[in-house]
Amino acid sequence: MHVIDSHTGGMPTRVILDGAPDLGSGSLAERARLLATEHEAFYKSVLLEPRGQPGIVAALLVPPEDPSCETGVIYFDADAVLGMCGHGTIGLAVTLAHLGRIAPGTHKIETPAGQITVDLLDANTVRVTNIESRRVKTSVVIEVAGHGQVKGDLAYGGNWFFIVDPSPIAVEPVNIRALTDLSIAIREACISQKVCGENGQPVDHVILQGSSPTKGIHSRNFVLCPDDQYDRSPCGTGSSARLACLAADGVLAPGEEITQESVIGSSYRLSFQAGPNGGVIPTLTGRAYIMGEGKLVFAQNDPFRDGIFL
Ligand code: PYC
Repeated sequence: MHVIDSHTGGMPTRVILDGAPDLGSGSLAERARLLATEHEAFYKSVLLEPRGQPGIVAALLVPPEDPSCETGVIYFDADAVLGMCGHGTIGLAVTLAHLGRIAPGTHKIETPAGQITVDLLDANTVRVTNIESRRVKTSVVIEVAGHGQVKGDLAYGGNWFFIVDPSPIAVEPVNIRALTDLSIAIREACISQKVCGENGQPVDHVILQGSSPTKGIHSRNFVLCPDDQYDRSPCGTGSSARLACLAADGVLAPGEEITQESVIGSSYRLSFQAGPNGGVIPTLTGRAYIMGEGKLVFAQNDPFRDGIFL
């Protein structure tokens, strides 16, 4: 299995070029469902330690349904198949450029959440125009074990987010363990208290919003991913969901640009246009860097060939 590893604002992406199971030729959403339900051991084995590293997201390249798209892609972390992934898309575009498959300019990409576009601005800088994102519920109060009542918004940006603004714990690197524990408790509370998407989709990510000490930065976020790792980048789908909330609150105008920082200080430039269905079409610009190219080996006699799965 040939892979190329990159990182976007510190968050790793592993693009899988070959060697994955055949997922057929259905819609990307159907192929993502097959990956999640019938190939769990495979997708975990690509990312779990010792082959993978904490937080890494894979981008499995698949043929697109629409031939005008550069590629189809299914993203997953060590715990779940994702609808979309913003940092992964930036990493994917830089990887495709590294392979000589795309040149600077605009390219369409198919994901399970829908078609998106990437503008490759230079070898490392990518602007992603995401699927329409929306706030679904506002000021939802949940009871969180050990923390009491927490209020937040439910929003969709390609994945499902519960967004707490402001975070009850300062969004600082020194608090990453406490922010992780609180976010896991919030996600569990959302699931048990049936705070979910219109069709019962579970909250799979949690955002805790804070402020940045740096002049010119709009805000800083902490984002919990399904594998209980925090996003080292400002999270593309999370930033999209957050843009939908800022737009719904009338505090950010279409076309106005802000810079959003992650808990480790990497940043995206963000803006939106009004979407056709009452939501927003988010645009996020960030940078990714290639870190390695390799061939994954799954030796039959390796007791941990499927990863450390406790
Ligand atoms: O950037 O959208 C994102 C993302 C989702 C999970 C990790 N990163």
